[in-house]
Amino acid sequence: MNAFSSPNRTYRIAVIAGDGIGTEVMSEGLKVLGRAAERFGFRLETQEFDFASAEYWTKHGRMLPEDWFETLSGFDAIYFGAVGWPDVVPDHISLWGSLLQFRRGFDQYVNLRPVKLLPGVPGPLRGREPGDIDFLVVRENTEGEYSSIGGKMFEGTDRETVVQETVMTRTGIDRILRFAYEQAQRRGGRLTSATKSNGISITMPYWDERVAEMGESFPEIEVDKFHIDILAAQFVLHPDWFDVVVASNLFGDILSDLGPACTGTIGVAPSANINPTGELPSLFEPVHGSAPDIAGQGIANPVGQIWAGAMMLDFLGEAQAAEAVTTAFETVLESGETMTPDLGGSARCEELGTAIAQAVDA
Ligand code: GGG
Repeated sequence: MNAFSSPNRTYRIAVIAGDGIGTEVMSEGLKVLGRAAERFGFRLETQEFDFASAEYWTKHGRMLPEDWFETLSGFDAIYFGAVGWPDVVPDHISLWGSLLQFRRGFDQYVNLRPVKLLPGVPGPLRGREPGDIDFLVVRENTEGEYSSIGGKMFEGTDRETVVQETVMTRTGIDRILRFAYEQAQRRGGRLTSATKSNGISITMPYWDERVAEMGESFPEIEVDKFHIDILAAQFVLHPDWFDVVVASNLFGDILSDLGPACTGTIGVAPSANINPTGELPSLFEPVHGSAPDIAGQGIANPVGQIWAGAMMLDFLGEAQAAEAVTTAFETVLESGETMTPDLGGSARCEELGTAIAQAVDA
């Protein structure tokens, strides 16, 4: 996944905490990354931005400044928290006005979401050990069901009608499939494709065709396909079956919440929105959103944000630091001493972040 390594090992990071628990977990992410930078001798030049938040929306009537693309293009990566504060901005406006602009504008067509049963995390699974569940969801991130093509007719009448199109292009599908096959090759594993070609009769059979054709270039990779409904069931029943799961934008979003939930908590799950060329910045965030129900209480789990930070370091070419951060949160979780409420404990977000930062030094 490594895109580049800076010769002087100084990385410019745009920090966008967003809303809700995004701001709480971001502080802990920065704390841990700061420790890793000190220990491994590189510099993170961070610059914080207040946009992509309800407060920015209230002040400016939009989620991003007009020059967001130029402003962020010069950074090596974007470290993102969470978006959404529905009491102030409708969710579709905040998401389309910020995160989805970044994914599309910076052509971050790969959304990589690892799912792993971590040591010490009390999950709903019986008899599984860490190591049994360790797979990647590779989500198409720039097209598919997340399309703004459509409209409303006969508004306010009995005939009110809404239409929204799914957009799938050969280029868009092939590039995500190639990435997913390569991941399966790298891991020496199997590829699972999420489909629904029995019910969605144009786009999904096309997706299946492209999976089969791409497979001809990867004859050593075993491929299976599941309709999304039974795949969701198999995630719950047999999460240890999977290596690399490739899915469209919406299916990938759902599966990458479901996967971590099966391992105990979505609070630990990271997400890397990658432009594999490295020509435009990639964005790293936790899978979870802003969680208004627990925002401001200081009890959010910061591991998803911290793990996303580790993925960012790996992408920047700091593999040793990334490994140290991963080992740090695994060690702290395994000890079970500092667990947030979603992990069955009573520790605060800040306490778990501090414990992990200290473990980076160990
Ligand atoms: N940190 C990720 C975040 O804020 N997610 C909010 C959300 O609703 N995301 C939908 C998506 O990833 O497509």
